[in-house]
Amino acid sequence: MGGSSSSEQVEETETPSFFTQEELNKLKSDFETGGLEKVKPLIQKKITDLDKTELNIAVTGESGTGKSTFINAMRGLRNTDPGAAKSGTIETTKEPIGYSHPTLPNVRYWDLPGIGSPEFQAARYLTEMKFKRFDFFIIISTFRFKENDLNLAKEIKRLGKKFYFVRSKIDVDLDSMRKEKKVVNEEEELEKIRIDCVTRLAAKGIPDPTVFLISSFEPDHFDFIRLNEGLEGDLNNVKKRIFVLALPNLSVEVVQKKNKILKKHIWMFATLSGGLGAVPFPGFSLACDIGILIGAIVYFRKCLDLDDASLQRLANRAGKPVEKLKATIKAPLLGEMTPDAIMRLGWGAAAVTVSALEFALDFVPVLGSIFGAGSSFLMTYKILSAALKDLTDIAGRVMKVAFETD
Ligand SMILES: Nc1nc2c(ncn2[C@@H]2O[C@H](COP(=O)(O)OP(=O)(O)O)[C@@H](O)[C@H]2O)c(=O)[nH]1
Ligand SMILES: [Mg+2]
Repeated sequence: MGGSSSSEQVEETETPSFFTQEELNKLKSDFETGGLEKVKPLIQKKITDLDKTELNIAVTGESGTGKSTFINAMRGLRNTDPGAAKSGTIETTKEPIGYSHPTLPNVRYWDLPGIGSPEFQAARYLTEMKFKRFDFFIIISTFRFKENDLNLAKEIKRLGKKFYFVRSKIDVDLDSMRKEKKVVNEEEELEKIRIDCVTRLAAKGIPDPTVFLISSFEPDHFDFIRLNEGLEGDLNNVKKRIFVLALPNLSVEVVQKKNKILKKHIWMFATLSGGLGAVPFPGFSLACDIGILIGAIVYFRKCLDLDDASLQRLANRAGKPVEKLKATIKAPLLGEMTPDAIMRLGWGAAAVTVSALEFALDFVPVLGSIFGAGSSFLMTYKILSAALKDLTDIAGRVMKVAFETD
């Protein structure tokens, strides 16, 4: 998946794709010779593969540095929420413990046993952890990175994996300074800590290290978002997709990123919507596969954190009653997604127009003339476009309500 020079070529076009150049070529020729019916199998396979994509993120460091709390924050959870990794406990296991993302279970954060003991051996540790299964490592430390952190980083690099240094509990540092000095220039102090970390790491043989200063209690502050952007930037298109969709909505930018990624799914779902599964859509003369349509909308809702459980987690993080968040959402969106709900939400309205340009952008590289494709395709495309736009706007509004100060 990705990585080859041909797929890089795809990444440079307007539509970064989950397909390799080879797959795109095949789609194009299949469409030219056999129309939509012929491209279905490849699209179906792609959707299945995307669904199966796993992301395994290892979180390591000494005991007490905030690994569990960080894992919870990445999953949009507070330490006290149901399903959260237990914080403040002495680690007794020697095995990594995997914590799945609450709505996208193929994204797993692994809490690795602490690396604090004096007889720590990086090579043996990584073998015991079965390092190959991890996409990358996050090495967390408080105050200064220690010998063990450095040895571990070097060994991870030698084994051909990526690592990221995270300096946690930065809120504690700033609090102590405020008690000492009264007036604290936050930017300056953070820069001092950053330079100190980087210099030490460089002196110990890690050239040009990047250190992210974070507080897991304030994931919308300090370097938390920058860290996520860094991780995202290093992943290929297929893994990036799942990583971004699994991010907690920490900012409107995250919501927008999710929107861009989900948008790329619309034509795929639309392609699958005709044929055998198609039945007349209530209130329309046109047929389309309602199962696919509803499945897609439910998926969009979940990825944008608008399902019941995600809303509850957001309410917990924001310290607001979930009812307050729900009050900003149209009622049919909160319940079961049915053809009737889709109608009531107005997504089926004929007024739903997708501009030819917007439409073309999604297809130009592959399926130039798909615009004239079957009515089921077009209808699914339009309804899903309207739904995604609406859900994205709502997700943004919910964020504002959650984090605005009363
Ligand atoms: N102030 C502050 N406390 C933190 C942060 N991260 C973790 N803690 C606290 O540090 C303690 C140890 O955290 P934990 O996540 O259990 O560390 P682990 O042993 O590495 O898993 C707990 O009491 C957490 O509440 C942080 O970013 N800021
Ligand atoms: Mg822990």
